[in-house]
Amino acid sequence: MNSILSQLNQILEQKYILIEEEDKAPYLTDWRKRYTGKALAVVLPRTTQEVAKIVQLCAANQIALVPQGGNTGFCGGATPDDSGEQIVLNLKRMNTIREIDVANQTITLEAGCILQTVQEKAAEQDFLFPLSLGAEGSCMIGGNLATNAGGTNVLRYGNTRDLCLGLEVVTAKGEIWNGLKGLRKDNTGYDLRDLFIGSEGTLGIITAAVMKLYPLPISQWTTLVATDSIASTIALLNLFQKRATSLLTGFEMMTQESLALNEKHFPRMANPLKGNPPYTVLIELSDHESEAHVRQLLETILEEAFGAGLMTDAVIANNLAQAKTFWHMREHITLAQAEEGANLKHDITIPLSALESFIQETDALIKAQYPGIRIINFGHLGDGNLHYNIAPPLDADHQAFNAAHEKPIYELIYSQVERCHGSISAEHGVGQLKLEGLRAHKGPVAHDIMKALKTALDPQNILNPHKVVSI
Ligand code: FAD
Ligand code: 2HG
Ligand code: ZN
Repeated sequence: MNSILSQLNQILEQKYILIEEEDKAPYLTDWRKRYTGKALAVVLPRTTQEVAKIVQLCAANQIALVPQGGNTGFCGGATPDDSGEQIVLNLKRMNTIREIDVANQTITLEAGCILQTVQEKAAEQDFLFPLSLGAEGSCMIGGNLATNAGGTNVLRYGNTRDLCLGLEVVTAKGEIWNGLKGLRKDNTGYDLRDLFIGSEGTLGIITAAVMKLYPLPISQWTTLVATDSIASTIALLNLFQKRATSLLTGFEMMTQESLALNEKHFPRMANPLKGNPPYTVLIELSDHESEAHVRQLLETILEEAFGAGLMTDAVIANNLAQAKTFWHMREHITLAQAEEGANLKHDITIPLSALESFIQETDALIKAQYPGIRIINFGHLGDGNLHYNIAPPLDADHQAFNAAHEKPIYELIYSQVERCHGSISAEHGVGQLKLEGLRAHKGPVAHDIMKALKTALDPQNILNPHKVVSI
């Protein structure tokens, strides 16, 4: 092993090869503190060539590599196992924005760029980079691509996959594939870019990307709306889709229980809507015409929704600062859950037409089996994506409850998802958390194709082994 470390030292300066326990520690535990691993070293390359050389060295010595970006993932994908033999390859030093091509409306950037920095750099040139999620101050574009992250703008701009035009990837052999073309059309055979996006570091290491940019909207209006059922919330969504069409950029749902938890841990995040409505919906419209146009449109749709009995109350943000507090309220649910203690996270998608029956039946099954259990349900309703999270009963020891019941609870929810033709992961990915769930619910043919791809691209199983699929 010492010989590996000295060979690494021929590629990277010693200060970029972390081997002391206290130096490695921040890279070995995931954001939720659910997984902690060990590593032979944590390496911090600066260039694509350095990444390629590190992979070549690991391939020659059959050493597994765990790619890592901002380490904000929810499925343990960026955490090494506990053998102490794997190397964590963190891309944070690869953070150069290589080019903003104004005419092509694209940005070419390295994997270690922090998402918020990318948004800011795009805005400086009057562009919108639409990917947006609660972890944007820490997560990195390579991690976003590797997990095909979703977030709050998906219903208008799509997932990270839809924003990507080209990739640069280091393969499991240590070769560099340069696919950094900013093309909106390319039908030359298999789509290699799509293969690596969402592969969670198991097929290649993403070192750079070409991403789409959009014109910055002139005006955005944000409102919180109270509804009393999932059925009326979906009808409200359909109304907004019909009347606002592409101006609708956000449609997020929060249940009474989610916001009560927020208020418990962050009293400043109290719901401005009076009377604790069963559902609070955050709706955002973005316009390229004028402030007056979008405000008028929002008020007209709200009036129609009110008249049709789809909503009971609404509060429109008066200014940008208030709009931000609405979004903070939505984003704080994750933090409130973390404060409350260990919980079971889900990021499922269900066709909107089956969402109401899914919630009613699954709520009833879980509550009957686990009295006192708390269902913290919120999410990107516009995408049919629920964070159907489960918190142990108030009086239970959270760790003990989860240890005893998490397997059957996961299985109950996954079976319900399968019955409704949904997906067990809409946006957070599989990592190590859902490895078994994916094997059981992806379908045998699809699972075999995934294993065949993994075997073909990484025959030595050195790229993030035992994440997503095991071969
Ligand atoms: P990491 O956690 O470092 O890695 C994630 C996975 O990608 C691992 O499997 C890792 O091996 C692999 N990987 C990382 N970089 C590379 C690379 N360059 N090449 C190949 N593989 C790589 N996710 C959503 O989808 N939507 C949300 O709304 C959302 N909100 C969040 C809010 C909070 C508060 C937090 C903490 C997380 C949230 N997430 C959300 C989850 C997480 O932020 C995303 O999954 C994000 O895309 C991960 O990026 P990262 O750089 O932190 O990746
Ligand atoms: C969000 O939508 C994230 O805010 C996190 O995907 C969801 O905390 C969660 O489960
Ligand atoms: Zn989410």
